[in-house]
Amino acid sequence: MSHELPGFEKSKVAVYFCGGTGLNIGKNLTDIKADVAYIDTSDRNLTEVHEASKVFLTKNTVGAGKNRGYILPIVRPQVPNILTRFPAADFNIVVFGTSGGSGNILGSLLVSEMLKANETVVVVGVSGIESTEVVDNSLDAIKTLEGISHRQARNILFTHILNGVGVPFSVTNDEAEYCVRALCDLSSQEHQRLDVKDVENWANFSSKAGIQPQLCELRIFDNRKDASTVNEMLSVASLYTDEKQEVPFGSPFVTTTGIAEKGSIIADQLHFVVNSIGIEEIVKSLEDIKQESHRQQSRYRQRNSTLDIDDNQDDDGFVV
Ligand SMILES: Nc1nc2c(ncn2[C@@H]2O[C@H](COP(=O)(O)OP(=O)(O)OP(=O)(O)O)[C@@H](O)[C@H]2O)c(=O)[nH]1
Ligand SMILES: [Mg+2]
Repeated sequence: MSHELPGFEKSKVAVYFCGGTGLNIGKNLTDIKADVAYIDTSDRNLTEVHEASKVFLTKNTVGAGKNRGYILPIVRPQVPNILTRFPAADFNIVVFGTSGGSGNILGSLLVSEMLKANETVVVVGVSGIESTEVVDNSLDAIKTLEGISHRQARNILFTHILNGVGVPFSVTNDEAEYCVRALCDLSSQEHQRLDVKDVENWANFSSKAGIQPQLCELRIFDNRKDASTVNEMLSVASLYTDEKQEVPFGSPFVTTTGIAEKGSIIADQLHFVVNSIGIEEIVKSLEDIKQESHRQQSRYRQRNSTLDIDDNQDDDGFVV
């Protein structure tokens, strides 16, 4: 009798779209070959595109109003329920906006739990720029990912996309979509040479590099020339649709390569380049935006009151 009876198989890829930005990015990704979950604290960003069976709305919440500290203790105990309904796969992608209250808190809680369970997870994060409040949230969200990485002693690979001045959200969302599609291609388990352990090894390269686990920047390219420009690359995964095009580049500690069937991935070649120093640049770009806002705001004045002592004002403030 065969001992290889059919049983429960862990899925290959799961994508968790969290908060308003996450849900918006998920709208154009309904065709991806992955388990998908849409998770938020309010139903305001839900549309008919978000399949009800894939939606998780937290209990006793009506959004976070961009207040991360307020929402954290409310949603934290609900995270095990999210992971029971939408269990981690061999490879997990968590997508959220870093600037709000809900998406990055929910997403970071999921990342933390997954790392505790020794799962492989990458983050795609989008930062807003329109107010000091959102930039502050992004800085704290990034520090939170760094904190989780230190506590769990695991790398967190983070693809960061910054909203641009005068650039519509839809353009930034296209970029985020591309990253999610590319990551689904990387982790589809359909390529010659590249197995689950190779992708795990690419993500968890620290011991090979002899460096402390950290929050790391993950950049994704469709050509080798641009990929080669990344400074101090630590770990590189590449997919080629033409074996003859394969040429290693840079001096990473870890590389892994898969050969994909022509037309089966979103580009002729894809490169997933991990570095750690890029996080400094991300933080600096957010600090610069904050500083410029502070410069403008320092000129703002507190207006003098229109009331004066001779006005007939009653106890409730009525001037009659
Ligand atoms: N690129 C992009 N940015 C967005 C989008 N929606 C919102 N943002 C930006 O992200 C910030 C946070 O918004 P959300 O992601 O909706 O926030 P949330 O995670 O739902 O958190 P709360 O609404 O505070 O509960 C906003 O201030 C914008 O800067 C989007 O669809 N695309
Ligand atoms: Mg929201």
